[in-house]
Amino acid sequence: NIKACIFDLDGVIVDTAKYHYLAWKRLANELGFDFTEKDNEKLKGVSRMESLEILLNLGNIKVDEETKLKLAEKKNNWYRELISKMDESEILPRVKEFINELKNSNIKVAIGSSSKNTMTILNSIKMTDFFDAIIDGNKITKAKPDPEVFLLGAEALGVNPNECVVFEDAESGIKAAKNAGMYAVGIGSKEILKEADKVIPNTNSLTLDIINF
Ligand code: B16
Ligand code: MG
Repeated sequence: NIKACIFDLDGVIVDTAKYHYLAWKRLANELGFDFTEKDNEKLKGVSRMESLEILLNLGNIKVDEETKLKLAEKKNNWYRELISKMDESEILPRVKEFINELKNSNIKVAIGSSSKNTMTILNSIKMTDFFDAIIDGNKITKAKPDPEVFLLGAEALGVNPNECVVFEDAESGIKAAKNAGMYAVGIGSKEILKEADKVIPNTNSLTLDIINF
């Protein structure tokens, strides 16, 4: 009996994954190496500092902690520049309709994102008021695949983990949902999201029968 749905933000509500990719690629190029979309899969859902570690490893680059903070800040400034131009037109297809259908069926809805830029994005797409709870990168101490973000979401909504369905576009996010004991719906490629309970190709396939299993 499903009582709540928890949505990842980047790559599920909006396609900010492409902006994260552009900003990381710019940083990699500046450091003298290439960064492909395939490499970027490993960064999805992962925190900013952990993403940087993965990127530096790819480029075989070793720097001190202070430099790491500076590089992460640089990437975030580029990323913020890209997302500053966002508006409602960037909400992915059927997302708003689906959330309204859930609300009409008395299902609670929350955001469970690793991003510290969550509120900026939700405000620019005017969706802040859509959610009963918002758990973002500022509220968590352990990033996905740790279940913390989704467990805090369930707690804030007052439901049990096994009454929640999570919608995720990242491998780390599907793992986090499964670690939380929740039903995980992957949005994207079956090859990448193989641990999900169900995979849909894109948000056009968001319908109520997904949660009536
Ligand atoms: P920020 P999600 C994640 O958001 C992104 O998928 C990931 O690529 C990013 O590094 C992480 O947020 C941190 O984002 O730098 O904005 O704090 O997919 O969990 O909504
Ligand atoms: Mg995501």
